[in-house]
Amino acid sequence: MSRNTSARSGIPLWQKIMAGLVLGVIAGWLLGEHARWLSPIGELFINAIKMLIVPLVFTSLISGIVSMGDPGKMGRIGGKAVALYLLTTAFAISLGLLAATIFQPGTGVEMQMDNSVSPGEAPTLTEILVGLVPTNPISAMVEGNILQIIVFAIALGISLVLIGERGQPAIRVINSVAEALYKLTSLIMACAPVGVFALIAVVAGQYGLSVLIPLIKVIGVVYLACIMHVLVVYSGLLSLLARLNPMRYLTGSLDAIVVAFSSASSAGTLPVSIRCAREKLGISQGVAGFVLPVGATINMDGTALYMGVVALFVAQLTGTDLSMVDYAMIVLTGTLASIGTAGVPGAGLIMLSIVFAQTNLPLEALGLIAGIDRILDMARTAVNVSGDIMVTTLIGKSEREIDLETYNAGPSRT
Ligand code: DAS
Repeated sequence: MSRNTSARSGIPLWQKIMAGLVLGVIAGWLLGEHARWLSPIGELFINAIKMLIVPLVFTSLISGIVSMGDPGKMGRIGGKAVALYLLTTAFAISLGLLAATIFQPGTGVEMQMDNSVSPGEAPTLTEILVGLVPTNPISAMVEGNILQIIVFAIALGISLVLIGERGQPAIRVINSVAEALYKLTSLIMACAPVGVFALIAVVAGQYGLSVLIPLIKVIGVVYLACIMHVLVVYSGLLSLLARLNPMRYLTGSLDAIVVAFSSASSAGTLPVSIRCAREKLGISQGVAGFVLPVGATINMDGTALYMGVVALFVAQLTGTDLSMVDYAMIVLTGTLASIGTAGVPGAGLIMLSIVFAQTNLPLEALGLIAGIDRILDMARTAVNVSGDIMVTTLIGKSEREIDLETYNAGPSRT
């Protein structure tokens, strides 16, 4: 996805979205109930996001998997990287759910948002697991059964790599379709300021200015959970699994973390991540050059954490009771959706709609989140990148492809 600024005005998109949020609150406050006349504009924006979900998940997942290269050649390292990435991502989304459960950012303002399909008989976990494999992948796409689409995409991606050269034509087509969809995502996100304006105006018109308070709370909860994830999970894993000084990891990764925070793009930060891993943490080019690009493609711990917090936030906001199966679905869908999230600004918001769709949470709430999404994106991207570097360090140590003198020398050396 190209940088999120309008070529003409040069104003960063996120500033225009924030302006849409503020103007929407003011318009809602002034128009009151009449603001509902703006709802078709918001619905159009939401429908455009929904339109992306199936093709984007399918192509970006396959694109991410085939980018790993020949699993036979990189089997051991790729297998370790994927296992550690999935482990830290599941930790992240669970931490997000825990933080939102403790701090309850969405309580206090009861909002009714339609679109939430009346929850029928909740499926058992066994039914969910068995149901993961689609009997017909096309009908899974038509029905928008995201989990089945993800399972099929992962299976097809691995198979495309295993057939070697004969898979290249299809891989080229899928990669270019994924690229086109990232572009389409940025075109749709360019309309976000107007969409957010309308969505927020309708909500603010209905609920008044009190709608801002929970937004400030959810920002606080996401940032706190992100900081905890890096300081507790990443530092803990480095100390326990690799017996490495976590402070060296944090100081050595600082350049990449700052670039990730300010750019909100894992892909854009990749060159800095590789430089930090090699020059400040002493990781070999072979490990850094393979594990980091894979991480920037499929490892989005911050995004998974954000999905956990925001899903609970919206459930609290709309008084939606979540069952244990819903929680399991949020962890499963959020982990898998984060794999399919592109390392570009705003990608997590698009993929968040998958978690909402899978747990019957109203997609209209995306408008609320979109207005503050850039603030959340900065924190979650910083975690995404620090998670990539942490796993690369673990693998560098386990493969004995780390220069411990460089690692322990700390940043003063380079
Ligand atoms: N901004 C994305 C990234 O670059 C993450 C996200 O949008 O969730 O990692």
